Amino acid sequence: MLNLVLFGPPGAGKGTQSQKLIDQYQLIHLSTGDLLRGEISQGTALGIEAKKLMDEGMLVPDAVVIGMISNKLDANKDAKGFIFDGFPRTVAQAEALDSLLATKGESISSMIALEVDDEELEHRLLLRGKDSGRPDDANPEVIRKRIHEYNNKTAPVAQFYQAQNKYKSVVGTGSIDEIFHSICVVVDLCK
Ligand code: B4P
Repeated sequence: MLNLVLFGPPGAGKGTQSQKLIDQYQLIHLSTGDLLRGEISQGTALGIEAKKLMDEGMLVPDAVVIGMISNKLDANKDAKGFIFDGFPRTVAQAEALDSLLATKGESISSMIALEVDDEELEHRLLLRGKDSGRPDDANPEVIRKRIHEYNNKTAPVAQFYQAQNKYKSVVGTGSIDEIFHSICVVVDLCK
């Protein structure tokens, strides 16, 4: 299996690049952000709880997102591989993902980190907020809170994969196609 973690701060382009990677490598896309927004739009108890945190720019509890990912892995047993988009976002999530994959005799092939500076992130998210309807993109303070959460809780996940020799950094600025090309170079080397 080809199992990729697409990593980076909010607005780095994880969702954007995932769409292109799915077509190129026929992988199943698992975005915890999309899964959570799905729960919110269905009005489930999980969604109602998650919405409060997401609207404030906070992370949702580890157990919630780990449970969602575990269900999706079980539901896609015949997949060629997965793109984990926006997950893991904490070291506890990264450890849980390794354990879940190990029970299936699988592991992460590579972690691709999109590097984008804070000013560009804020600009992209505010731009998307104008028409996406996402409350977490509309407010500069919430965007800054998300970047702060990323620096505090998510950035250490990079070291987790560095220790396994799986961390690959890719410049996340430039055209979407240029960035996609750089990611493919990394993926093709780890196949
Ligand atoms: P996510 O849905 O994961 O979203 P994101 O980090 O905001 O965005 P992404 O990096 O995917 O950026 P995108 O391609 O869309 O998270 C939302 C919230 O859900 C989190 O804050 C958290 O509360 C919760 N959550 C999710 N997963 C969780 C977890 N595992 N644990 C706990 N909580 C969790 O790109 C952004 C914009 O930039 C788009 O408008 C795009 O068009 C533009 N863009 C992309 N590439 C560009 C480029 N090269 N140049 C210019 N613009 C570009």
